[in-house]
Amino acid sequence: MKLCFATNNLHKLQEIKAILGDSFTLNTLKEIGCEEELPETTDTIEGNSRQKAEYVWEHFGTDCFADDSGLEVTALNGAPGVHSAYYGGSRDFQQNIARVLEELAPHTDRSARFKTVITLVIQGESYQFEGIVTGQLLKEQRGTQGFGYDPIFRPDGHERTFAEMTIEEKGKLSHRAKAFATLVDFLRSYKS
Ligand code: ITT
Repeated sequence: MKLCFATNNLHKLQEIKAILGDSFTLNTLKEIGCEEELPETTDTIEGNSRQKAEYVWEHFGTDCFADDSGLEVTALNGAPGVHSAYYGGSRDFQQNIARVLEELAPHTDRSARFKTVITLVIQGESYQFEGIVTGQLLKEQRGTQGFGYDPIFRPDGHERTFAEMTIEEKGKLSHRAKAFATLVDFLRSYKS
């Protein structure tokens, strides 16, 4: 089975490829001829995930999956959530982090969670898979790996932030890894 990972985010692609190893080859959007930005105009992570995957199916007729993810901060009532990519006013990770840290500064509760919703479209049918990881937001950035909010997010039960972990370490415990594991389980039973 050939599957396209419907993302323009190279970090996400690298993370999923690191989880998969050489066992399975994914097509990229470019490889199926999709050069455009995917639509993300709903107001939920679930909705955007579905929108991206169904766009690819409808325009390119390719079985695919899309990942929509966000950081949900308890003291900020779940923000930035679906707005995570542009929270600081642009796609710039440093601006996004700066806004979250500024808004969180007056609060003592620094708990947060990352959420990923993967939508798989296979033969025109859509299925969703969720992965969540809880953690604490640090006051300062630590580490240089990963992307987005990784330098300020320390997953519960760990000493290091996601940005201080290798891609393989993050790939064992992240929100994306959890959602992807349920997708893989589904595909195993789908094939048999
Ligand atoms: P695609 O839609 O093309 O897949 P995107 O970057 O637009 O890529 P999202 O809409 O899911 O992806 O954006 C979510 C944002 O949340 C992303 O830009 C990061 O700022 C942040 N984010 C998502 N996953 C993350 C992770 O594993 N670690 C840190 N930040 C993450």
